[in-house]
Amino acid sequence: MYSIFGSVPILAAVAIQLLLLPSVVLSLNITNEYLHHACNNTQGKYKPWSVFEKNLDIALKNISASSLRNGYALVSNMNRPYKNIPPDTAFVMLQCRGDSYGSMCHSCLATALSGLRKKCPRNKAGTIWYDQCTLDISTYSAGDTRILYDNYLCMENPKDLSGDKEMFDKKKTAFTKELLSEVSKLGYDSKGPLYATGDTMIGTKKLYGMMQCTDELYENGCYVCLQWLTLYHPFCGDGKQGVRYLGRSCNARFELYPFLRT
Ligand SMILES: *[C@@H]1O[C@H](CO)[C@@H](O)[C@H](O)[C@H]1NC(C)=O
Ligand SMILES: *[C@@H]1O[C@H](CO)[C@@H](O)[C@H](O)[C@H]1NC(C)=O
Ligand SMILES: CC(=O)N[C@H]1CO[C@H](CO)[C@@H](O)[C@@H]1O
Repeated sequence: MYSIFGSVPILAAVAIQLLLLPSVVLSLNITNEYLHHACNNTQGKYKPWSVFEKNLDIALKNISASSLRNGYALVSNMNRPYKNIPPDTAFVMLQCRGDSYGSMCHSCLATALSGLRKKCPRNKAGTIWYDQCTLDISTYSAGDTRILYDNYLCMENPKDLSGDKEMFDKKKTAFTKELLSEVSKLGYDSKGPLYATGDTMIGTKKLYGMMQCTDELYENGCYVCLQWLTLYHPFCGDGKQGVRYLGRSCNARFELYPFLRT
């Protein structure tokens, strides 16, 4: 008798956990994995209490104080326009994924900053990629026009594709071109994030896609960057269920499961 009564709360607890399980499983797909980093050794290292460190602190204070409402910031210790840039000027560029603005962008910034400090200690320049943001520090402003082709990385989902690969490839390419035209149109608007998402059925499977450029790019810059990234690297993700294409100025991802906040 006692043991049966005693077991009721345990059963209830198990039942509650079972009820919670679906949402837990879903939320597991919204990851903020560390993906990749690149320290730039040509720009050198800084010393404690140096001019660069002071400038970097100023820029970081500025970025922490900003709302990050649009998920993007390019800040410096210098005022705009960025002309005649003295040595040891610090620039910080942050681009958050389109579903991770505001407080989520701030929390990704904190993660990325401590990640960059660990991976590239005292480097004056470096880039780090997480699922939800890209952080870049530098002594010069790369922004405003230039597409940065350095540090391209293809990250494949290790799971192999099953079924009709030829059809998958054909439809994935068509879907890629669709997203590409959608996101590149935004480059001609003066404002707004360069971000596009979508999904498409391939047989019985649903493929989810996301493309984004940093807000530094405009006019056809976003198109040129993403076309190079996704269409000029056809072997990236070949035969796999998913793929992330990482660049400094743009990135894209495709998976057979949802990976964005809706
Ligand atoms: C590193 O910085 C230099 C400028 O000092 C730049 O020319 C070069 O492209 C950067 N390298 C990478 C891999 O970002
Ligand atoms: C700091 O950020 C504000 C906007 O949030 C900007 O107006 C200001 O120029 C920035 N200052 C520096 C030194 O970058
Ligand atoms: C990587 C991962 O956790 N993927 C899962 C995302 O959610 C779907 C169900 O919605 C699962 O089938 C995936 O395995």
